[in-house]
Amino acid sequence: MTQKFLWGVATSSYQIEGAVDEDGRTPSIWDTFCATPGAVSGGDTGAVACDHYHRMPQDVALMKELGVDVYRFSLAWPRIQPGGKGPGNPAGIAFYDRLVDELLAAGILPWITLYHWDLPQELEDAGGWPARDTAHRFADYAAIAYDALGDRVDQWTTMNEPWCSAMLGYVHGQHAPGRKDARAGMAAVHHLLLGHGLATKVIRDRAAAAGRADALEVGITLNLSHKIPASDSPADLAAARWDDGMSNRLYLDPLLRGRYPDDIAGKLAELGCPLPVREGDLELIGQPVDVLGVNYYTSRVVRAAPTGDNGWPASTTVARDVERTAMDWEVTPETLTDLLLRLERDYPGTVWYITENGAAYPDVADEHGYVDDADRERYLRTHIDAALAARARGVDLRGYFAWSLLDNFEWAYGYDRRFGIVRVDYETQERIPKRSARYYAERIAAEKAAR
Ligand code: GBH
Repeated sequence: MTQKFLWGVATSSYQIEGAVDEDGRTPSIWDTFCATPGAVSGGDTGAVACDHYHRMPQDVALMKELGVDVYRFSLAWPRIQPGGKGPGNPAGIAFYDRLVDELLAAGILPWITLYHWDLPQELEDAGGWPARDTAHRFADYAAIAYDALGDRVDQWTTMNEPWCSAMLGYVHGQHAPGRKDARAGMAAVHHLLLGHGLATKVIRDRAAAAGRADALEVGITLNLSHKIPASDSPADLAAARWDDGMSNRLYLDPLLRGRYPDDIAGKLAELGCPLPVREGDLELIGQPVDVLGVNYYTSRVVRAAPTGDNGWPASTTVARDVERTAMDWEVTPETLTDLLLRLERDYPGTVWYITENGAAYPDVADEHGYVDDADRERYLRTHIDAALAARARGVDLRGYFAWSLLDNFEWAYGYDRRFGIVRVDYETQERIPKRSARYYAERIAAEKAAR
């Protein structure tokens, strides 16, 4: 393979930055959610997190030691544009200015995600993602961000995992803003995708005007999960197809084929939760992307279950006899190969990146804070192998990002689930690379030497 392959690490703003009320940042829906009793395990919040906002140069130095090519991070919308409207906030933008410069000086490519779930609270108060206007607000924010950083950054991801925002945030209530309303959730799906389309256009137009169109790589990241029917029975096949439709095709099809999948869109309308599509929306959503990011953690064996009172297709998960992580997610690297092969088959011509992959384990630190995480090392090794196996079989995969650089705020689980390849001591904020970080650094060096 001559095509270059990038090795990276990923984080997100609310999970690591802390400093939630500094330099003009206003609250996001996650600040509000964390203050809701019972919403987050242990009452944890992102108020301090990894204090990355004050320790950024040290964290960039850590990445340089690991030898990564690229760092995927997200911008906090309420830092860049407090309250989600009006002009950019110079003090908030200054932090990302310094981060980008620090990365470039370290020889690391900055890869920006515009939205990793920290919506300004004011925009939620105005209706949040179920409101169409939020997509337009997002495009304005994208313009501010690109104008501030686009002279040095060519890698732009609009949204991280719209499935999580819509389903966990508005349907199941497990993530901010904690709503439980299927109709609102399906409106959120469409408006998140519309926001992606509008922002993509804003970025492309600005890059073209600046003469940077050729270097630009703009796209979106989806959490995709391979769905395996429990048997060949028509009921199990249909259950797996519905799950695949709701988790994967509902996003992939409009983005890469310019239309929602008929089976899913039809059923959602029948259930009283239509996708509020207007004329021209699908052209925006389906405009070409340079990159499709895949976040991969596990897969699922799906068995049909009787439909509940609400009429929604139902299923149960058939447990496999495999290792599980501290999230209780099954460790299934081989289905990463299967997923990538399927993506290449169904959506040919797409450039893919694994934008997140990693695992939480019950890390035990020794007296020096060192974690001998053979389990996480094995997880990374087997998943990298699985990704490269798909690449060897013709999938146009251009890079891999480990989730995450640091232990961090794991959303509804608070600090009690650790995904870092670097341990964070939350008392002292000391960073101590784990065995998995050493492994990852060696693997990157070996892969580069072999090329
Ligand atoms: C990502 O989301 C996020 O982007 C990131 O911020 C987060 O820290 C990281 O993952 C770790 O959680 O019920 O066994 O089928 C991941 C979203 C959604 C992953 C659902 C796995 C199903 C597991 N995920 N999911 S299972």
